[in-house]
Amino acid sequence: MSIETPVLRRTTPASATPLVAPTAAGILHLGLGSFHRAHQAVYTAAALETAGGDWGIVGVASRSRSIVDAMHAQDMLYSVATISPGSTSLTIPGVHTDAFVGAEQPERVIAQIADPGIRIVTLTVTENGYSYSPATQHLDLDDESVRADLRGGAPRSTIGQLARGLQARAAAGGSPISILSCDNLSSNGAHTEKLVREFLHELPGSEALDALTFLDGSVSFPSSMVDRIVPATTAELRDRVGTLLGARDDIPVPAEPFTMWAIEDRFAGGRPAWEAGGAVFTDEVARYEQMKVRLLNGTHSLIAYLGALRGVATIPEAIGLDGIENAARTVLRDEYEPSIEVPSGVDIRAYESELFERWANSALGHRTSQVGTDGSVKLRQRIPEPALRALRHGEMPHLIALTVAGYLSCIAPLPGFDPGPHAAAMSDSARERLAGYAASARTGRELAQRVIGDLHLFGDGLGAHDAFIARVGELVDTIRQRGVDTAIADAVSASHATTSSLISAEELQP
Ligand code: CS2
Repeated sequence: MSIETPVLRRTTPASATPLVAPTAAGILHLGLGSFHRAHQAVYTAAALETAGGDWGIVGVASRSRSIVDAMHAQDMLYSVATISPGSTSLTIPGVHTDAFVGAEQPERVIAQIADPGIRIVTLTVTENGYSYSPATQHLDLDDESVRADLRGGAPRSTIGQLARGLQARAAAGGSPISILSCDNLSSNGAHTEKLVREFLHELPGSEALDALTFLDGSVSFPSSMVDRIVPATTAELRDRVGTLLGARDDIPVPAEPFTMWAIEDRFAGGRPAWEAGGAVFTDEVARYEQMKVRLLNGTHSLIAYLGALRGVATIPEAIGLDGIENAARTVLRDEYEPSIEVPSGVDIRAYESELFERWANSALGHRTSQVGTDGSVKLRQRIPEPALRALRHGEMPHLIALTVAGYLSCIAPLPGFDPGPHAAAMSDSARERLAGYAASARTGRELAQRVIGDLHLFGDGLGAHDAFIARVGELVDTIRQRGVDTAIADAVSASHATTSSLISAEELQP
């Protein structure tokens, strides 16, 4: 790309043009990251192209200026590069009407939620962004930003922003609105509603009464399941997109061809015709969510940790290794699939074989360190129920235990064990605390006991299962002493040998 290449703008001649012309905003989106820009924005562009409507999106980045500044410099435009081996195609959604940084303009977040023109607030704030305490199973009242938001002033936490924004909306006339979570959490709509209500209930005296009445009558929190693999952007992609586009785009988003969105159709203030982009409106979102969070995300975590421990940088390289592919097939079939109810009309065999094709998309370069990041929060969504279901049936979930052992080996390696650079590149809010445990643990069993048993990192149920904790500990030791391939072979063969995986009911009771 030459330095004279013009910057992407609405008037710049380019090989792809924005799908939609500017329109008034009807959606406020919190979390202006790559995933939102390659998923919801594309569905919204299809909806506007087909059915019109004032559903432009105002995007709020939580802290970082970079995307916001680049979007302003590019007339709110950017391209989505749909990448498969052998082809890259570009789409420019063009649905954003404005973008700003929430931390810099917190009052504006509130004002936008109160604005009657906004009829949906959508969220991609990651599993970590909900200020939820797994220990109390409620809003995290020990969290510093939640405490500050409850005291008053401009809110900083997402739940504080929503609650304060809905209070302001109630005071401004209370026109109906929906809050739509697009994060990988089970029952994400109900979860968000519960936390917003808990925030309001914490407010002193009758301060929240109007807002709570408004919530009862005019605010809906539909659940949704989102799916599209979106790796981080690279300099190489920026160059490639510039060449293909004939214009400079500083913030392209790479994404796989597959995309899916299942949404509960409960929108208090109306909604775009997202079905035009292929979204499925269904009462079975909970089933879609379970299928996706366990089969895709749960197996993804296994591939990421084992891959990183094998020294590979990307998911396609990891799934290309026989042992890891075998482990992925085993966990998917034997441990995740029995724990889900398949949504009506979904062919589970086709869904599973598509997963392997998606993971093998070598052109995408999805990194093991990206998927392995934040395991302390992600794994809690992915593993406890399927693992507990197996244990209740008298079966040890060896591959889920291996997922946890892989996670611990990457994030909290025992003294003397080096998990390598891809594990070191994983960030995790629990890393420091877990590393502290690991530093004084002598065995994998001790480490697993502290993390799963004492800290209850994966919830109370698994925290009480000695047999599971012992199995994780054993696999941590195997990884450390005999290598990850031996641990994989051990877990897969134990899982296949039904006799050895059937353990006495007594042993399995907490
Ligand atoms: C991944 C997800 O990073 C991760 O943990 O499992 O981001 C995954 O790529 C998306 O959920 C796919 O929809």
